[in-house]
Amino acid sequence: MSPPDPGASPPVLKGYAHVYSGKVRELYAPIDASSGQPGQDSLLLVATDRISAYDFILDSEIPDKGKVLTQLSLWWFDQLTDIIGNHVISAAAPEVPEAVAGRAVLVRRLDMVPVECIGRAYLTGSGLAEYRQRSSVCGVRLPAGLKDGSLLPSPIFTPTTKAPIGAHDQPMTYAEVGATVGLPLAARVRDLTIAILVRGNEIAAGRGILLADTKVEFGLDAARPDAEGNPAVVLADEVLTPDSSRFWPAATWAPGRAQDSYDKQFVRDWLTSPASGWDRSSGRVPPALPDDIVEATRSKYIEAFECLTGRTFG
Ligand code: PZK
Repeated sequence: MSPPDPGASPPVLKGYAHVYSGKVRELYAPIDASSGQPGQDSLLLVATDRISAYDFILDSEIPDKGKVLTQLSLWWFDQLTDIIGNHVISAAAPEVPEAVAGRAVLVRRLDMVPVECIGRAYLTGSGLAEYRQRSSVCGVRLPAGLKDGSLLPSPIFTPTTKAPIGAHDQPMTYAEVGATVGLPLAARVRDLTIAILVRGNEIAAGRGILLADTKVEFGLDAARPDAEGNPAVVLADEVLTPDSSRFWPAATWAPGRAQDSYDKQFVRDWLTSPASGWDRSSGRVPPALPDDIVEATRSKYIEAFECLTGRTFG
């Protein structure tokens, strides 16, 4: 993945200090009114309209993508509250400033669990590559004969390390997660990751969308001890969005080939078509997208939101 353009500076948000730029999101800390210093208790997560494809952040933005994904993530948090609490404090004014309304969330600052928690319901991507080499993924043995896009016998937990931007996350075994965070917490995040993916697919099923896999992040909230006095495990980051999960159109799912992407298929097809003049293996940055590809892609994000939530976007 190409790192964010170091020349591009994040927008200034009055009353917030910028703390981190992700590939397609920005992180800010609210400045405490009395001390004039960034606070330690909360963070503002801002989703941008940036989009990535083939490990590049594209020059073209997708209008409303940040809002659609933020609203979808908030809706999923609500669908999951019986499974796990989340880090959301507020998604509205005055906690969220006008400049980023609809695409930002003020969240509790947590001690993040230093593992990328990935659940897979279908086999593809790096999971498929690992399976072809060793018949297992992250130490989970799988049956012979699985193909690209196969439904797994049951969802599996395939955690990775959290690599810095530009580097690639490395697969971890469950035992390695246990050695990193302790076995009780490893078991908890494994079970939660699977439960979130299963619930997501139960809801998406019949709405035309398959959730092939998902990446979730958990944090510990010391301010909210559980019954045993341990800090509560809380769902953080975004959840079950097209940026954190592979969304596949159910209608065209067919194991044995690369699946269509629900959201990015127009982008991929155009970038790899002669029309773009771009060669994926050239190492050169992809060209800007034509307006009709931008508009078609925007429509897919909105379609996914409306189809899953039953709400009208905007
Ligand atoms: C946290 N990220 C990733 C998200 C970015 C980067 N509740 C939390 N407490 C402490 N840290 C984080 C969170 C959350 N969520 C999340 N990095 C740290 C990230 C959004 C934008 F630039």
